[in-house]
Amino acid sequence: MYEGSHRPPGFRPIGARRLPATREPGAPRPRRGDHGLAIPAEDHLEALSAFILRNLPEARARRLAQDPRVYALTPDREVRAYGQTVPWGVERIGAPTTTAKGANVSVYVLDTGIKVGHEDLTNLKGGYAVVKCRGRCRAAYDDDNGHGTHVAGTIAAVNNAAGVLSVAPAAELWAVKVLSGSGSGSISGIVQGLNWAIAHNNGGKPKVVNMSLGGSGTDDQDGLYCPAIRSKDAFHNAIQKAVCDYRITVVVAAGNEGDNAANHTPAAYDEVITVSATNSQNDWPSWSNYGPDVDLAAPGVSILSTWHTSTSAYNTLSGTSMATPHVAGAAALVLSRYPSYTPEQVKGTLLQNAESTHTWSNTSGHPHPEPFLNVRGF
Ligand SMILES: [Ca+2]
Ligand SMILES: [Ca+2]
Ligand SMILES: [Ca+2]
Repeated sequence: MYEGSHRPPGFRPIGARRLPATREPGAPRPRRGDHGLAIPAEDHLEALSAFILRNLPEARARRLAQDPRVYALTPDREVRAYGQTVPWGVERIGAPTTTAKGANVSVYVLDTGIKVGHEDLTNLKGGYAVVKCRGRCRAAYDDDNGHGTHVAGTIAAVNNAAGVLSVAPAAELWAVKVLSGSGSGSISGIVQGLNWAIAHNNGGKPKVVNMSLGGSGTDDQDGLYCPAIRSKDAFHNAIQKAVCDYRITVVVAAGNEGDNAANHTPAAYDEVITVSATNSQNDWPSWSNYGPDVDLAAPGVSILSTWHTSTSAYNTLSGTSMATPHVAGAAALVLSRYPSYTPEQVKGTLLQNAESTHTWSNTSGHPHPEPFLNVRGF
């Protein structure tokens, strides 16, 4: 996985933030006021000499407001427990403006698993485990690391009153645990996970695979897209099977080595959509991989999303791992509008709609001609 070494200092898991209880226990008994209103004394705010009046009829409220002893009456409004945060990346790519929300699209997260029972990941449908989940695991594909849960939250955290808003909040999530609690895995395990996603019966809905992972390696068929003679590299061959034969859109991280993505797989393979990371200042960090294999840039610095430490935990992380799920979510938006699109058409649509980065001041020290993800209009 691509995250960890670039985690900004000072970011720690943040738990659920809740409003304090409005009624304090042991408060004095209600008093009767001059206007025939029972004033619950627990609602007497001493410092302000204010009272909270419940179920006050409008006529009575108007009469009360005329009383010279009453300074002001303020109608109550509903507030929610801090509501839902729209992370900067989700806002930046225009996700809250789309008509499509990812409905009827399955997104398979090949990662450390996804936190089962998380309040903001209620669209987690199930999954499959290649490697064992250790510790408190509610399912084999539960997340004992956090990375996969974070990735999943950017793709499809639900649009509710809690946590965060994602790119494709109506998409369904499937956890494919190919990375261990320490975040490591093997090519054979990833191939096994890919084969599960290919074979999985999701009722015929279009599929997207998110792989915020990678290792060193090169593209044995560079410059070729779904060639008739398939790769003899097992990893590449499995990706070609998914993309070319089973029409699964595969989105992968460029990597965080500050290196040419051509030296890293699956980033180097031409059948995938490879994603670099940007910050909120329209710039790339020096650690984002680059080069001709990179297709799109997306937000990947200081990204708030779901976390595995509790069912209401959130965390802020940085990495091309965090940029990738923005694009996977965007692919789900495209497929929810055009379910019959091939991976090539999905990629073409994303590139056509993307924002030019030619005027950006690129201070990363590496070339980044790739455009920036934009989902407005989807
Ligand atoms: Ca939410
Ligand atoms: Ca390539
Ligand atoms: Ca590419």
